[in-house]
Amino acid sequence: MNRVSPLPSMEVPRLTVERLSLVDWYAAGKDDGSAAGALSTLGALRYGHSAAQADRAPSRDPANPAAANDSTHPANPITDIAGHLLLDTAPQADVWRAPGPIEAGRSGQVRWWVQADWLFGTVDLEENAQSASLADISHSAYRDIFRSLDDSARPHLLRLWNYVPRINVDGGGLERYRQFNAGRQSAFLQAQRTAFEGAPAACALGTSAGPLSIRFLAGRKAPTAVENPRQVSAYRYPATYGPHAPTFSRAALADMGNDHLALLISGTASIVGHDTVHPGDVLAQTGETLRNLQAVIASAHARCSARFDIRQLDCVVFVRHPTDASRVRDALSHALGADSHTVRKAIFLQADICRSDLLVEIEAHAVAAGTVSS
Ligand code: 3EB
Repeated sequence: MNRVSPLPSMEVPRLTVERLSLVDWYAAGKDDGSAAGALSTLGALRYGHSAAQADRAPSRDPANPAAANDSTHPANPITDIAGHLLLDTAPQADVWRAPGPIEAGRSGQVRWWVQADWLFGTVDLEENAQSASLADISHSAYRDIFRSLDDSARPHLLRLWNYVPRINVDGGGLERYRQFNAGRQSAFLQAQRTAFEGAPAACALGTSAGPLSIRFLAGRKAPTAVENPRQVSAYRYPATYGPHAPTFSRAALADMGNDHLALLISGTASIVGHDTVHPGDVLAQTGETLRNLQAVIASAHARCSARFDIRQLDCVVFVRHPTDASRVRDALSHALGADSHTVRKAIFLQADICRSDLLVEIEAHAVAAGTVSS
């Protein structure tokens, strides 16, 4: 045997994202990153851990430092994604890990953690605590997000997760999603950030109550924005969808280190051009959403050497009506294969979607070896 073994550090990305059942994650135990080359948790998005489902959660809970008592970084942000798990899926988490020490900081209302080249941040703003409009609150959340990027020297937003309470409700003449868009866009412009071409990937889902909650991932290198030729770029939506366009790209290719790329696909729905298609038909909306996901992947392939597969994604499926979840899963199984990674790992959550005629929205990510084309 005369094989040359590659350097271990070159085999795997430095920033990893893994979808783990909470049971497996907790069973893996102490996660202190102290071993040479070991990874520790920069941040995690935990699905299906809302109060109503707490009975399903394992008793040992690293999100509760007192209960976990085994993390060198008890302040690690482990965030619950609002929304109720459907289809009796086990609670899971997307766990972002990187090597090296973690530093925590605060910029205004934002809490952030940095490790290696990356940052994970959170902001939760209660509206009734402030007598401001949702537009103003959204603006101040994003203003502080941009401050956190400056303060931490991780200047580039890669992906944002936005959870907007009562997203489809009228907020005094303007739908609350549209107010959110107004505040978000003005904060991008004020911070002299691109609110158009090159915007980060994002999703925006509606919760029934609670704070405006935003989670975000940022890094030292600018991502490569990916659009979908089947859709008008969201930041170019006409004013019929609100006076200020949403600020996100259809996907972002983000550097994960060691020549790996993450394809971070924004919330994707049944929109062609800028129109919602198949209103009232959740199965047809699911099919259209899959065509959009496929188009985003093809568009990413034109920008990089990494190869992604619609059957190999970690996705989250949001349905407006819980009773639609099983039909959507059947449609995904039929299209992608019940044994595909995408279907096996899919997480189904109830949430309101930012247009009231959208019944389903799918967001996804995957990591593959490759580099962005010059
Ligand atoms: C759409 O394509 C559906 O406002 O950040 C998807 C992903 C959607 C992100 C956002 C909105 C957002 O317009 C809605």
